[in-house]
Amino acid sequence: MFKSGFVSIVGRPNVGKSTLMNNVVGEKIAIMSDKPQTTRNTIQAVYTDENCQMVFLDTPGIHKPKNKLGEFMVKSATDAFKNVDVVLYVVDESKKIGPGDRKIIEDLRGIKAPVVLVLNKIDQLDESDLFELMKMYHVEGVFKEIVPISALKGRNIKELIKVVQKYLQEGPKYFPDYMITDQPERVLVSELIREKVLHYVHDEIPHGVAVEIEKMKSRNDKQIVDISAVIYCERDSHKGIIIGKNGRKLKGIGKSAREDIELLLGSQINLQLWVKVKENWRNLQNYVSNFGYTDK
Ligand SMILES: Nc1nc2c(ncn2[C@@H]2O[C@H](COP(=O)(O)OP(=O)(O)O)[C@@H](O)[C@H]2O)c(=O)[nH]1
Ligand SMILES: [Mg+2]
Repeated sequence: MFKSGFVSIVGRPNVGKSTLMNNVVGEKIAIMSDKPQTTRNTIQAVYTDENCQMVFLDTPGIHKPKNKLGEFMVKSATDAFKNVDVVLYVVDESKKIGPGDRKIIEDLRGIKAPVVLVLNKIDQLDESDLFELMKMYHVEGVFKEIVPISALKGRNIKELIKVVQKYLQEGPKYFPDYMITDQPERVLVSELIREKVLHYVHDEIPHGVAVEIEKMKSRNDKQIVDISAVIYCERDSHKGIIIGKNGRKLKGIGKSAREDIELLLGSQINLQLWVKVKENWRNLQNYVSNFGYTDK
C-alpha cells in the first residue's frame, strides 16, 4: 500500500522549521538564518520513498504581525493548520512554554489532523532536561507523539519520517520522484541571495529586505547563466550598510550567493547585484504582493 499526504511544519520563529524541512529532503529549499522570521512564504518540499510520499509545508513562524507583510506571513502559517494530514509542531530547547507557544498549542487543540510534537535542538540538551521537556509537553494532552530531533545534526530524522508515515492514509503520488519543491528556480535564487544578505546584516535591517530577480538567462554558447537582481531595503542608511565600505559587504554577499546558486543550478553564474531603497514597502500592499508575498 502506497501512502501519501500533506504535512505542515508550524511553530514559533527560529525553532528550526526550515532546517528540518531541508534535512528531510536533503536539499536547501528553504533558506535558514538565526534571525527570526526568515521564512516568509509557505514552501513545499516533497519527500518520496518506495512506501510513501510526504509533501511538507514549511511555514513562516507564528508571531504578532506588525505590518502587511507580517499579516501575510501569519496567515500563511495558520492556513497550514487546515486541510493537511499531519501537523508537525516544532519547538526548541526552551525550558518553558511562553505566551507565543501557549497560543499555538490552544489553536492546535481545535484541529482535526493529528499533531506530532517535534522537540528540536536536542544537541543542546542533556538527557534529564530532555526528559523534563517531554513531560512538560506530554501533560498538554494535545500531541499524538513526541519526537526529539536535531535538525541541524540530522539526528532522529528517519524516526520522525516513520512516525509521520504511521498517520498517513493510502494515497496517490502527487509529484514525480525527481520533484522536490514547488518553488520556481527564480524564487529559489532570490531566496539564496536574501539568505546571504541576512547573514551579513543585523538589527532591524533583515526584516526590511526583499530581493527581486530582474534577469535570469543562460547564454546559448556556454554553460553560463547571467543573473541580475535588486536587493531592496527600507532606508538610505540600510543601503549603505548592505553595500559596506568600498562595496566590500555587497561583494561578500555576491560571492557566497553565487556559490550557492551554482550548486543549485549546476552551471556557472554571472551575478550582478544592485541595492535600492523602497521606504516602508512592508506596509504597501502592492510591493508586498510584487515581491511574491501573495496568495497563489
Ligand atoms: N543547535 C541547533 N541549532 C539549530 C537546530 N535546528 C536549527 N537550528 C538553528 O536555529 C536557527 C533557526 O533555524 P531556521 O530553520 O531558520 O528556523 P525557522 O525560523 O523555524 O525556520 C538557525 O540558526 C539554525 O541553524 C538544531 O537542531 N540544533
Ligand atoms: Mg523558516
